[in-house]
Formats: sequence, structure tokens, C-alpha cells
Amino acid sequence: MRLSRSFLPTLKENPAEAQITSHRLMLRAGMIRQTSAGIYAWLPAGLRVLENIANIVREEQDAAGAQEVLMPTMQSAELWKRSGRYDDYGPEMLRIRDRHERDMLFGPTNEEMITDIFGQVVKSYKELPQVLYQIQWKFRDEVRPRFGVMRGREFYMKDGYSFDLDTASAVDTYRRMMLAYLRTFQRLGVRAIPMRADTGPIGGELSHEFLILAPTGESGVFFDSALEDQDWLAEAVDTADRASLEKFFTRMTSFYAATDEMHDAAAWAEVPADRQREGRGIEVGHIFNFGRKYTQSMDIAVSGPDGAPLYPEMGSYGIGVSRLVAAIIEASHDENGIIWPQSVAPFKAVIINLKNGDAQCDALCEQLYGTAPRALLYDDRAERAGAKFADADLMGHPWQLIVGPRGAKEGKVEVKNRRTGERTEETVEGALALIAKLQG
Ligand code: 5CA
Repeated sequence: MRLSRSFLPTLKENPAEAQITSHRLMLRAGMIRQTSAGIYAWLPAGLRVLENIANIVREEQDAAGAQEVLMPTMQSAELWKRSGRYDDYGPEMLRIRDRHERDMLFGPTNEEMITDIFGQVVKSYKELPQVLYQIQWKFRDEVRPRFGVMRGREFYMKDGYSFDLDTASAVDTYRRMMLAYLRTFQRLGVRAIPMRADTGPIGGELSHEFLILAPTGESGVFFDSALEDQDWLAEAVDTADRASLEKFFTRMTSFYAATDEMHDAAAWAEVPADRQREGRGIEVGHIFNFGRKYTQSMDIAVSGPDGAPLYPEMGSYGIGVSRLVAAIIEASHDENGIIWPQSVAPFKAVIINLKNGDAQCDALCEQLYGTAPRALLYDDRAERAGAKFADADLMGHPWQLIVGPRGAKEGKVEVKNRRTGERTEETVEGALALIAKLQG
């Protein structure tokens, strides 16, 4: 994308309405604009990050055997009356009446709808297990939407739902999802610590929250630092084998981790002092196993092995995709701006032309840019160098490819790594090889 013609409205000043770093940086880097309280429009740079996150989530869900669907945002109140949650959900649910006076709502979550669809399709226990997920907008009329997309009213969520024959198989599915989540967050370039959690209005007994450490987090957290050192992408688990899943889960849960709501001082005291970490965390995911709560209340059964009705055991699995954009920034920035992990960056690198209009500078920049115009941002504006450097740091591109008149004449490109600040001088071939590597 050419910056001179792009819709990337960066701001020099800190917007007054933003109280936390990520909200400030998302506004300043031109990623979002608010349209109503807790409701945001995503501009090109923001949308790219949102979609990059969603795609990593999608790949790991697919790899774990979940199948993607897309359900509507509008739901009929009838569904929620069947589960009994229509009255329980309270003012967080945005209720709407259509022209025929039918009660509708903007979905805050989809347990009821997916259970109903499952019931229409699956008739026999032989078709179990099933894991379905979607990545879709949700609406919760939060009393205090704040911190930008961190706690919005409209937000983008990956919500998955599983249906199993019995408790043992439902627990296998839960553990498989746990591993998929750990892998997902690691690929997103952040550490999200799984913690035993309260189940709240979703219901059930087995539940974990995934928290990214940040001083602005809403929950207090206590955990064993050994959890930060695990490489979940290298974890050898045979996800088709119950014993292997159990071994992984037992190992993972052997490390202490709890939010303040679930904190156990006695168990905490047993964690070696040099590994005790206390702080605050942002909840970016939440998984639940709640048995037959919805299949029973909505009377959705399949025929069991003996021909009698069997109510599948369910779980649900959420990831706050839009919240993650902010959470990653909270965990990865410095005083100059965002530092995107490579995997989610809106642009893999920015090409900075230090002398726009200089024939050699322009030619070299065009040569680099032309190899990967979608992955690269080309700062071809008639701005001074200082402004270009400041915007590049603010927007957080992992690499800066800097082309000035002297370098252009000698066929050299200065390459800066945004995270380490390290600068090297590369030949044109070296710069092209880096671009090819970043794209791959
Ligand atoms: N049905 C279950 C799982 S599919 C569910 O709704 N779980 S949840 O309530 O925990 O939400 C899942 C994730 O969505 C949360 O972990 C959080 O990361 C994100 N989330 C929840 N509320 C908001 C909000 N108001 N703004 C942004 N993200 C949110």
C-alpha cells in the first residue's frame, strides 16, 4: 500500500478520550474510529490486524478438528426462552422488535442457536463428537464500555461449541481445545496464561480463562512463571489419544495459576518464591464445559446406542478477537508506539523513502515495493524524514527498509528492526531476500 494514497490517518497528538495505551495507540495509528459508545469502525490497518488474528485462530481451530460455520447476529427471542436465559440475561442483551412485533435480539453469544441447529442436523450418537465454531460480531450492552475495543459493546469473537457422547469424551474435547488455545496465543506472539475460572452466566464446572499480563488488566492474577517458559507449539500430544491428552493437561495444570476470584493462598505458598508472579491480566479467551445444561433445557437429544434419547455433553470456547488487538498492543509497545509481532502486523515492513522525487531513491523504493505491494507499506509521502520515522515507529511495522540518496546510489538499504532497534546495512539483494522471507 502506498502511504500517500492510503486511508491511514495517524495522529500526532494523544486523543483526550483514550485512557490506556492500546486505545491511544490504536487511535493514533489510524486503526479505528469510534462511531458510538463502545462501537468502532475498523480502518484498513486495524482491519488487517483483526483479520490476521482471526486467520491464526481459524487455522488452529481447523487443525483441532473444529468446523467453521457462520450464524446470524440477529436471533429470535424464542430460542432464548427455550433455554430460560431470555429473562436471566438482563440489560446486557440488546433486545429489538421487528415490524411484526416479534422479539429479536443482537446475539451476545450463541449457545442456544448452535444447539438448535445441531438438533436439526444430528440425529444419532454415531455422528458425535461435533465441534463447530464461528468468528462473528457480538453485542453486549455493557454498562461501562471503556478502553476502546478492550471492552466494547460490539466486539468480534471466535465462539466454538462442542457436542459429545459422554463426559469422558467431552473432557477430551476440552483438553484438545485447551492445547489449540495455547498454540493460538503463542502464534499471536503473546503469552496468555490459562487459569482456573468461575463459569458465570454460561454455567458448568470445568472452566479456564486465558489472560495476557498487562497493568491495565481487569483481573488480579497469580501464577507460576514456569508457565511462561513452555513451548506449546513443540508439545508432543497425540490429540486422538485420551491418555496423551490427559498427560498434557495434568502437566499444564500442575503449574499454579489463578485469578483473584479463584486464588488459593495455601496452594500459592507451595510455588517456589522465585517463580511466583503476581500482576494484572486481560482476559482474551474463556473455555467452558457445562455438560447437558443446554441440550436438556432445550430438549435436544440424539438417539443413543440403545435407541433411547441421549442428551449430548457440551462445551463452549470463546476468544476475544477484537479485544486481542488491544491486548497485544498492551503487551507489546514502547514510548514511540506499537511493536507488532510479525504474525499479526498489518504490514510486514515499511519502505521509507528519505528523498521523494530523487530518481535513484524512487527507483529503488519502487523496485522493493513492487515485489510485495500487499505485504508492504511504502512511505512515498512528501514528508520530512523525522515525520516518516515517527509514523513508522508509531504504526509498529516489524521492519523498516530505509532508502536515502547515498544508499540508493550505492545500492544499499538500511534495515531497522522495530523490536530490537538494531540497524544493519543490506545490499538490494539482501533487502529483497528479507522481503521474500517475510512474505513466506
Ligand atoms: N459463549 C462463551 C464462549 S463461546 C462466551 O461468551 N464466553 S465469554 O463471555 O467469556 O466471552 C469470550 C471472550 O470474548 C472473552 O474471553 C473476552 O476475551 C471477549 N469479550 C467478552 N466481552 C467483551 C467485550 N465487551 N469487549 C470485547 N471483548 C469481549
